[in-house]
Amino acid sequence: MDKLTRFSISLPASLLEDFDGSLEARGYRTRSDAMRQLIRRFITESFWEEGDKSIFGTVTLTYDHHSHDSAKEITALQHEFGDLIVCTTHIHADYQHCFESVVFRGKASRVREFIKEISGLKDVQSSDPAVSFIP
Ligand code: NI
Repeated sequence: MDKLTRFSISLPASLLEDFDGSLEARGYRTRSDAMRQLIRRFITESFWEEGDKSIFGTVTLTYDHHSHDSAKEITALQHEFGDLIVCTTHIHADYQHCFESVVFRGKASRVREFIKEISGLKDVQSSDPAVSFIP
């Protein structure tokens, strides 16, 4: 485990008050616990947006499986990006809609390409990526 380092932050009192107020509601025991996660998220976002580090995560899709060839296109795209895809969980949400969670692992640039392609499919109603990096 890395050695812990302390640093101080200057911020408006009202912002600190709001931050402290949200800690308990979100389940954090201390400011440090929350800050560690916020900093990791901040770093992950920069890797995700512009870097080419190894990342892993999920993208959750919802789509109407009755329209067009949605299920076929989504499956074809996952085969095309088979080097990234770890597994997929498919839930038939209701008569018309499907919910699919795709777990991926790979270079950020390749993952961005996959997310862009899958999000752009005509019948995908929402695509929500959640990523983390491999330290
Ligand atoms: Ni389904």
